[in-house]
Amino acid sequence: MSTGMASKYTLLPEDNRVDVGAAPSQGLIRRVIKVFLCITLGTALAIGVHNFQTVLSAVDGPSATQDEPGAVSRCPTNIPLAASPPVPVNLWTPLTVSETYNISSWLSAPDRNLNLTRGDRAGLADNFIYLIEAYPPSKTAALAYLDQTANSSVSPPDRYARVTLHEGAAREPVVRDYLVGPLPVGEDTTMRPLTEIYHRPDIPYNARGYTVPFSELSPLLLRIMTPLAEATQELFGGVALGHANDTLVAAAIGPYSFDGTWRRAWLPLRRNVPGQWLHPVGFFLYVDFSGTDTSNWSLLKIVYNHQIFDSTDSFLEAFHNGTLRRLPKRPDQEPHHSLLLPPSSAPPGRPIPSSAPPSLEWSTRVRPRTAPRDLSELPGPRQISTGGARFRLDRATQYISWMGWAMYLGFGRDMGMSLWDIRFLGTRLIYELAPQEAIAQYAGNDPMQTSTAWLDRFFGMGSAVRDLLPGYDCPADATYLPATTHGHAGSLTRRRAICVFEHDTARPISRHTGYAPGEFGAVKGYVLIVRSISTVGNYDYLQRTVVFDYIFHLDGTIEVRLSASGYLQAGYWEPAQEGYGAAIRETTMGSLHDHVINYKVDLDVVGLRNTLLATRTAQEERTAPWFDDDWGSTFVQQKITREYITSEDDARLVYPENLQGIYALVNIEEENSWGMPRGYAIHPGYSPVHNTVVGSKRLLRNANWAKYNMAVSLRKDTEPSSSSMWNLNLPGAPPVDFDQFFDGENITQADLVAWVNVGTHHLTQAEDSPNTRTNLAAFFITPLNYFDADMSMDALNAVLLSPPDNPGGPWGVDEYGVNMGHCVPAAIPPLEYSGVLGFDVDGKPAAAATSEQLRREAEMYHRIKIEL
Ligand SMILES: [Cu+2]
Repeated sequence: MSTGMASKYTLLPEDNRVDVGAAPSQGLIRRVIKVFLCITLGTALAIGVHNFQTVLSAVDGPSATQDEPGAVSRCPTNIPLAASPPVPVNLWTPLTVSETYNISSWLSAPDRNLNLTRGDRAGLADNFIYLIEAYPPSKTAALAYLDQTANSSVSPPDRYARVTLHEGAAREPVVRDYLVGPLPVGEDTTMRPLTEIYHRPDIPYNARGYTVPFSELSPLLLRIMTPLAEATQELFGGVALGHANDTLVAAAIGPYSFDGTWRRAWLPLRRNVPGQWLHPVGFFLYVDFSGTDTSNWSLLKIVYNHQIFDSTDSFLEAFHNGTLRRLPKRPDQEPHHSLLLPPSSAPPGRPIPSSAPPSLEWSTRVRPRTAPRDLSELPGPRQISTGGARFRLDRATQYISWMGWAMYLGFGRDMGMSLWDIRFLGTRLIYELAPQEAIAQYAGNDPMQTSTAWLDRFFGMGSAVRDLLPGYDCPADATYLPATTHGHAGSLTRRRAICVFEHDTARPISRHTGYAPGEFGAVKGYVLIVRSISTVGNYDYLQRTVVFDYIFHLDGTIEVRLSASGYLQAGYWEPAQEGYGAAIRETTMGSLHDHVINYKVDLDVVGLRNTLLATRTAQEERTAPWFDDDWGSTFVQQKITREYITSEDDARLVYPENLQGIYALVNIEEENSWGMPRGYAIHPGYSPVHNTVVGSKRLLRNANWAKYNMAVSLRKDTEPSSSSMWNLNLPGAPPVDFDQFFDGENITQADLVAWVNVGTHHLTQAEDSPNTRTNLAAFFITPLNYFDADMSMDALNAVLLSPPDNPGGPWGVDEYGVNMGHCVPAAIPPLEYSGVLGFDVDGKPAAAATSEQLRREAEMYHRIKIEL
């Protein structure tokens, strides 16, 4: 019924449109041009976006238009030209809203006998559809389709969906995965349990995924917090009573279970203010919320200032009889302390959020009241494409090509964007490149930070993808692509979920100054960047903002880069926290923690038959017969050893000390012209860390991959991922136990997957406030004797200089006929942010959410506000 409104995973053309403006005459000074452009183009844009789009539509491809003789041309549109995908179907395209609705209707039909309640109305003790998403075909079937020849046409493999049911109405409530297909639903469609990709048959209900709104804890919290109101008001200046203006909120720190036999969590209280993650009050509740009968849920402990109470009564007794040892009151705990400035004293143009007293501005992103830096009132430089976009895009299949690179995009609830069938110069290099999991494990001297070990797949890095801000997150004229994810309460479409743009690195890929013919020149550094940003809770990425970058270089290198920003999960600062972080305010600390993020790199180096090569360098001391001279006959130098690792068991790897060596996948049956096996290496980039802590019960077996820098295993359809969304809550018995991938199999000339980690040892500091600056982590997938020479030498975007024929004469400059161009760039449209498009479980557009609803959905377990 909702086919017409299907939010198909296609590009919205308007998002790519940038206007073309009137051409100012030459001779004006630069700043006047800028001001002129800002005013005239901005005004013109405001008057008629549609007119500009009409003009743009007429400009097809990279050709500039000339207004009048002598005038500078407008820059050509940056809309990418059409790409030619090798096959017409993207096998990894997410389901559309209408496909999801059709599957949901099929599942809900009486003869399925699933006793389903609508996901947006279901309670804990109901059966409901938690997730529906596309399930990728087997690699064999996919390759048969992708590699078909003109003589043997192959149909795309059948499409299937993975369906997760919360079976709360079962006698033993449980979570189960099913495979439903083929799609579209019809006579042949069946469903069967999807178990072969997990190390346990089903998921205990106590380890289930989270639901939004997460109000299930409200009745319990209300029971606890109501009698405590007098005490919390006096101690922290706040209460949590289920009122709209509650001044305290709770968070629920994970994991919530060890093996699924119980569901319990520490709930720290925080002040309900902007940047609430930075306002813990030092008060912790430990609660049991096992099972589906909420009347059995209970408070187990209260911890305040290192004192432990087993009930609200015993806490109140100490509070009233004077035996409670109180935390000292410090300035930032006063809701309206003396730093409060009356609004009239605020500098102009600096709006103060009405919900944030000025004394708390430090935990917001409002610009501080400091003098502007010199010339910062001017816009900074921005890149323009004087020749139009140089990458190609097939909107229907989400297929991108650029300078010899080509790939399909996929998108999923758990980890967001993935890249498939990545080819370079016509040959497949990577079948699948996708993030798998992100852990954040904390330390502290309080019940909250000590017990925190997040696995962010649980929260859905894909469903937490956020609309990109043109001009800030990506260049304004980047191409923006939408993505849709489906949850139990409906579907969400982000119109600017992904950006694609070419980027001038402003440094040469290679360069040399020489004086013999052909020696002197440089190749310009251009890259294509495919980016998405997820904000899970506090950090912009995992309760953090994570910027996922895939950066394609001209020499055949792929840089996989991740940067994280957002709010810290702050602890309560007091002297007993020494050694576990740093004070960043009077009562706020940044707590020490590690981030480790795992990627799946399904490399296919000249086909499927690959071998893991360990290349190491080490010092040697030896003699040589030709040295009987002044230096003596003994000398010390370094030497390469090359070793093929043949067993999976030896393929969980830590980078060698001092990075003396590299790991690569090579095809030993394919040599380059110089007799070297063709290969691709995984080079550590920034921050090649693994997890510091090994053996914590809270991360016992559910993130084994984090113990290494990388690992290589046999590629199997039954081992699609190193983690699952339920791994967070099952550290003792995880659905995916990465170490079980490694069972002694021979990995010589076989289809292999590299599981590669990046991360940060986050030594928190004052400058992490209000938000951590985007810290970087990356690795490089880079050719190792794959070619006969540096492939970027074929670039036309290069220069060759030749010395003058006569002394003092001009140098020859050959730029291969590529002119950098000269044109008036398009004005940047005013920044608009429209937010998410929601669809209900029937596939119908949902009503727009209030900011409180958006906040509730975004902050998940991190801000549990009691709801009556
Ligand atoms: Cu961090």
